Amino acid sequence: MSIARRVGIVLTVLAITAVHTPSAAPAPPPATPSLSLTVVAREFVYEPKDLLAKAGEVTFTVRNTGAIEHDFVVENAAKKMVAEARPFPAGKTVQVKARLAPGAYVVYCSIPGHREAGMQATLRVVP
Ligand SMILES: [Cu+2]
Repeated sequence: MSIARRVGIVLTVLAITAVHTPSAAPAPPPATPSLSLTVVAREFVYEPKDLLAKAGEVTFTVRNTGAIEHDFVVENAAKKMVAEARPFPAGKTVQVKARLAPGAYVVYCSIPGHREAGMQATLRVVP
């Protein structure tokens, strides 16, 4: 068997493997800490649900793509609220700024029942 033929077979096998790789979950974006995060809010999730920010003045751009109003609360590890967007209606986008130190935070919707239904995300802030 010629080298070219062998390479051809290997490439064919690789192509088949690629096609059959489970594709249900799209590849997550690279985890690069940022000072500017975009979050989608809808019933009853935030996307992405694991946020990564760079310490400093962080701006959250929160798009309500749902059908009802939502809000956006950032709480630190001591359960102290460090930033908040008041409830904003479906279709609206708000910006929330917070000066954040490195650490673990949680983001949630404080409208009754929403956090319990899944409107919560983790936020990791790194130096
Ligand atoms: Cu909500």
